[in-house]
Amino acid sequence: MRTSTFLAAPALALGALAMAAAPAAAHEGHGGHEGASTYSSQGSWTSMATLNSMNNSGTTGDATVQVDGNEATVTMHVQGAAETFMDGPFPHAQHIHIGAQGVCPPPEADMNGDGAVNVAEGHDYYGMIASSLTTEGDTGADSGLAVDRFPGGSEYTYERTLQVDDATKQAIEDGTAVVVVHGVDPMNLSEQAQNEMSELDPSLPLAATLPAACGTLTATQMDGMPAGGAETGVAQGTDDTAAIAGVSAGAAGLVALGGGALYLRRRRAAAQD
Ligand SMILES: [Cu+2]
Repeated sequence: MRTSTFLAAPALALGALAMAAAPAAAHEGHGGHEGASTYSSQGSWTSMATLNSMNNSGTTGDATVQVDGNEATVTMHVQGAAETFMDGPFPHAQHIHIGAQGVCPPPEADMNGDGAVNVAEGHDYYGMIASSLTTEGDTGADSGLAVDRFPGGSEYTYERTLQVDDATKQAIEDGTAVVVVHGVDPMNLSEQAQNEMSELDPSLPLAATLPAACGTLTATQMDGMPAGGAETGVAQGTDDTAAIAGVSAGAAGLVALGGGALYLRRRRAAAQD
């Protein structure tokens, strides 16, 4: 059943990506408590990204990250995303990537001439997964595949406060953190790309793992400076305050479509954390 395979694909491939990313994260060791940073653990600021379409996805949006110490409140608006798969919302994995150039890959990053920039071709530009922007539960790189906990559908608003490690905080501060939304409607791809399999797993369709929208986070307000006031709008929520439209329907659809096994596998993995 081709359709089931396609739906399961993003989860599997993103999982592989997360695994690949994990070791790299380990050597990010900043001396986080040296006090040398302009913005100490008490510092807070706001960074923003405009999410531009990649891979002819038609997906656009914006992301705002309010950093307060190691807490980051992420607000995203996404539109024009792949809408449905079978009868359920198309799941959109979304992450903060760090550790590379901090930019979105240009079309020229397409090395094999299929008209699409795949994950491997983009990695040197935006780097590895630092945070998975899930709707609930874990937000680490290990949740890169948690399709049951990502928003879905063509248009959605996402808001969540999550913990970020020092390396991620530093990357956001430095302007090298990149927000990426994944999952492209295969109908938007070239015929060649439609027929290709993912570079991460030859049994998976390419469309399942392609970046759909991408933007570099850039600081817009620095509370560490005398200006102040940027904190006033920050809701002091917990990790469980994600507000998402259409997620439960998406999760139900995934389970119904055979994502159940994957879901259980993930839950086990999460339980080990
Ligand atoms: Cu990503």
